[in-house]
Amino acid sequence: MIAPTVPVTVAYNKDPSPIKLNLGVGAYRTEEGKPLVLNVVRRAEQMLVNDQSRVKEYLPIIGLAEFNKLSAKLIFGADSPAIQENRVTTVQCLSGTGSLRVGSEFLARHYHERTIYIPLPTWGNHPKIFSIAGLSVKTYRYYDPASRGLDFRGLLEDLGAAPSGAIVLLHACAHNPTGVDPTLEQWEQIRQLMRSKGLLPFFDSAYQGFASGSLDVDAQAVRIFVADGGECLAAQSYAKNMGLYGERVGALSVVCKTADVASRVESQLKLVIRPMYSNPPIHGASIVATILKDRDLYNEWTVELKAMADRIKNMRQQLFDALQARGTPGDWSHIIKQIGMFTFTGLNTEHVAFMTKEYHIYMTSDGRISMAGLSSQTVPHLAGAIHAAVTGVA
Ligand code: PGU
Repeated sequence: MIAPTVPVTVAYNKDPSPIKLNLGVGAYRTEEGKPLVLNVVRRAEQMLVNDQSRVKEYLPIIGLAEFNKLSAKLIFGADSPAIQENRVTTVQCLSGTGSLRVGSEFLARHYHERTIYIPLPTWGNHPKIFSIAGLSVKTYRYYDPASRGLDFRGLLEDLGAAPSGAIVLLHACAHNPTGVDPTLEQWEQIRQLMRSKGLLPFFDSAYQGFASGSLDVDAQAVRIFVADGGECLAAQSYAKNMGLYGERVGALSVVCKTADVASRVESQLKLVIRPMYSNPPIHGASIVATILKDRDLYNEWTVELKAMADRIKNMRQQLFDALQARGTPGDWSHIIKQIGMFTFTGLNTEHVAFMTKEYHIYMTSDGRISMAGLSSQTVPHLAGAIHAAVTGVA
């Protein structure tokens, strides 16, 4: 396996201990601790290999047209008026990261307000992507450590105080690293506030289907914003929900108010992409398009996706039960309340350092653990380490 260039993984790879456990990176593992290639992906790849008419010519600058269309449908819904009215422009990009980067380069060049508000905390790469693209990065309150839930009042206050027109990064679902999402009612309030102030939503959708197990449920937040006819951007990744991490396949969509603006946005996106990497790779997008356009393959995908989401939920329950059984001090109910790939444990840097040193368990220093990296066999080891950390380390 090629190790991702994530610092925690580098340290993990160097550790010779046989009991070491990598819960740092958000990559799905099976009960046996192995990376998973979805069966539906294998089938699609086989179909592509068998098709002798396929060639390896360059894709257009904006990628595979069929992939773009299907990706927009996946996130906005098959019956989305914005799609039917040709108000959406979608470009194939290099996974979620590349989509965020192309979107922010475009905004830095052409949008009138160059400040982006990101949640506190957020995925560590967000501030770097946006500032390198030329946006000025500010934060809005999101997580409340006391309740281990959403700081909804802080969020509304901070967005309410943002200059009109500012860009706001929103995690579409399964917020990383906290696992805390607004409820649908709260999303509706966020939408009303943002629209009343002319704030521009930029959705990062890296986990569609991973949070609830349903692709539609996990796209609800995005869809309520699109339904009001206003503008928004959405960066999609197929890394997690199709397990295509290393294929680097994703899409950026810009929802505009008119079809004419959408077509002009597409021209500008081409000017951003062309000097950056010329055009995107063909293989991953072909896999995705093959799956999304075929009813049987699509159904098979949803079943496999739900199985991944269910395994993660099961790990949450097992870890919670294991801590309860040990009588580990503290309230650990957030483990089962949070959703998506990660649990934001509430463990501090010292706890994390202790667990790495004494138990060879690797996680990000903010105490985030990837539930997808856990299995029934490793739950007791993790629970033991957490227990020792909170009872023995200040
Ligand atoms: N957005 C969010 C919220 C993410 O968590 C990630 C990946 C991405 C976008 C980008 O993923 P792509 O692979 O570019 O599609 N976060 C993982 C991946 C590890 C890393 O940091 O690179 C994580 O563990 O947080």
